[in-house]
Amino acid sequence: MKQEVQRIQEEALAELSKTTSLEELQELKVKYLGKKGSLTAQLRKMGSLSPEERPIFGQIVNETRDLLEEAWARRTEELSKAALEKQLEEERIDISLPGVALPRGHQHPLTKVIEDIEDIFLGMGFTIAEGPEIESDYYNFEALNLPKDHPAREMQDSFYITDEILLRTQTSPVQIRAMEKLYPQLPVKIICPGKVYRKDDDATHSPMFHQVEGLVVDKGIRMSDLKGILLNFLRQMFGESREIRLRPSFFPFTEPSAEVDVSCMLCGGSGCRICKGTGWIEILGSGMVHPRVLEAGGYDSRELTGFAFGMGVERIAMLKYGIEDMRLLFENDLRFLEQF
Ligand code: 2U9
Repeated sequence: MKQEVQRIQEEALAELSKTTSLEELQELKVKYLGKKGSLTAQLRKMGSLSPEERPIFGQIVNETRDLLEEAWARRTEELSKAALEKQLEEERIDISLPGVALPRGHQHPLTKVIEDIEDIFLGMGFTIAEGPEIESDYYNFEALNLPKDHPAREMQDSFYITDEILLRTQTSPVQIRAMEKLYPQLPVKIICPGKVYRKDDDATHSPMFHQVEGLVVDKGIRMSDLKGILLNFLRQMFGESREIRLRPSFFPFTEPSAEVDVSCMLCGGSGCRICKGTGWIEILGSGMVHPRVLEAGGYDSRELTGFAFGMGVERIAMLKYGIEDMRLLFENDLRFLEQF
């Protein structure tokens, strides 16, 4: 019996040394050391032995099992290492191969202009406020000093959803919301970029367009502050040699109100096709915030003043890049967009 165990051990070790895969190794383990394996079968023969022989034989079988298990562990490690090395070799990536270049997109000219405007105002200490494109009649008109029967409501033909809800016609409602939220903080110094909607559609009007409006409220804000901020903005946007001029105008939400012209960036003021010979280009609307609008935002119009301004982003982009038809900005024709 002892010889039999010895034989099993030699046979197992011989077979073990010939294994080439982890699967084979597992099969072999079952064959010798499994529940029905040949070494395990030896233990069952113990019953036929005398009580003195049993512990001696048991020890021999156990020693053989320990030895074989250790040999299995070693072989397992050898084969796993070899398998890993083979896999690493097979999956080797040639990093010296040139990559496949993906076509890269870029920003839409309107996005670029909006970000340029934002950067300039951030540089002057403004923060950016945003709000909903679907607005209530109250925030879009009422709070901006346009009561229900005001003729200016007809001036801007709006997209109504219900009697009380519409697509915002300007970003001004964002400023009312921002004032409500900020109160009583001072100064209020925000710009509101975003989409607005009006029933217009031709070479210079689109039913959806973008505005950036600005608002400053504090103690002692004057028209000269408005002028200084806008001159600084327009010079950064269109060149340091630009001049501006203000002409009287009317908006329900500002009093007094002014249109702001910038000296023509093409001819510098001498008169050309772009400025229609005048040397000036209309670029912004502005004014001192109407006391009723300050009150609607929660601020005390007896103690505080403010200025506001608004610009159409498409118009700025058209002037900056010499685009003649606004519709080009919305047609998504890559032959056009790739020029920017
Ligand atoms: C609050 C108070 C006042 C925003 C202003 C304009 C003048 C203006 C136009 C420019 C071209 C609209 O896109 S456009 O057609 N905007 O002329 N906007 S003052 O005044 C405000 C805004 C918010 C609380």
